[in-house]
This record gives sequence, structure tokens and C-alpha cells, in this order.
Amino acid sequence: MKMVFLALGSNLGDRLANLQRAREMLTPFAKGNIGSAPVYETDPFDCPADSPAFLNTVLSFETQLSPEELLTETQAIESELGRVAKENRDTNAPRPIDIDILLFGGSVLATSNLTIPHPRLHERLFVLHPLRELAPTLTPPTHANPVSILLEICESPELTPLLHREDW
Ligand code: PH2
Ligand code: MG
Ligand code: MG
Repeated sequence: MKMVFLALGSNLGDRLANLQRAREMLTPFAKGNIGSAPVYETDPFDCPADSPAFLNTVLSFETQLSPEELLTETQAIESELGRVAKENRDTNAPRPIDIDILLFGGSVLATSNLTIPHPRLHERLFVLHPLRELAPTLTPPTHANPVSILLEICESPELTPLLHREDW
């Protein structure tokens, strides 16, 4: 059983409903409760011009799935919620839902389609900010500092994420 942390982002359609639906669709793979960080509104970072604002959050839960199995399930949820597959979209084009695996217990792995911990975890406020709400003292296996410090030393030019919904 591994504790996983997933980053969720939506900037198309009913953004909050998309996050809620994705969380609901993850429940069959979670043993026990799903931990939810607050939802933040964030400026699009490294996205096409005029992209709409995002809602971002982070979820955590224990799972018996393998990393590859979890990736398959998160990708199925992305397509179910209307996301077009990678080969048919522009880079970082607006999407109803994006689900990224941030951490998978203490696992470190890199295959052609999955790198854990997420390689840009420490570079993005829209990830670190909600992650700190769930796991401030957790030190990712590929880093020397806990999440709260990673956020403090993060040099991203992003604006500070704005609290959108505490409970959702
Ligand atoms: N996701 C990206 C690229 N840029 N910007 C924000 N604010 N939120 C995101 O979730 C996001 C992004 C790639 O997946
Ligand atoms: Mg993704
Ligand atoms: Mg992403």
C-alpha cells in the first residue's frame, strides 16, 4: 500500500465540477479517505496566449495499484472527462482536467511515459502551494527539503495562487 499525491488542474468548462468529478472517479482506487487540499485559482503558466485561468488542487490517498496502473486509471478519467489525447492537442492547451502523479510513496522511477516524483514538482507554485496544505513536512525522495521549504525557495515567476474554495 502506497500513499500517493496527485495534482489536479482544470481550465475548461465547469472547472470545480471537473475537479469534483475526477475525485469521485478516483474513489474506487483509494483505500480509506481521499485527502483534499483547498482549491486555488492560478494564472496559466507556460500555456498558449489567452488561456483561461486554472483551478488547481492536490489529492492524497493510499492505493494498492502500481504506478503504471494508477497512470492508466488517471488517463482514463482524463479522457472520460473530455480531454483529448496528447497526440491530438497543442502543448498545454486548455483542458477540462489534467491529473499528474506527483509522488508515489517513496518510489523513484522513470520510464518512457512516467517519471516519479514528478520532475517539475518543485518548480511550480500551483503544485507546491496546495501540496503544502496536505504534506508540509514530507521530503520527496529526490529532494533534500520538505515541501514547505521547497515552496519557500521556489523561484517561479507565477503569481501566488488565490484561495478559491476551502471545502469542495
Ligand atoms: N498545467 C500545465 C501548464 N500550466 N498552469 C497552471 N496555472 N495550472 C496548471 O495546472 C498548469 C499550468 C501543464 O499541465
Ligand atoms: Mg498531465
Ligand atoms: Mg500537468
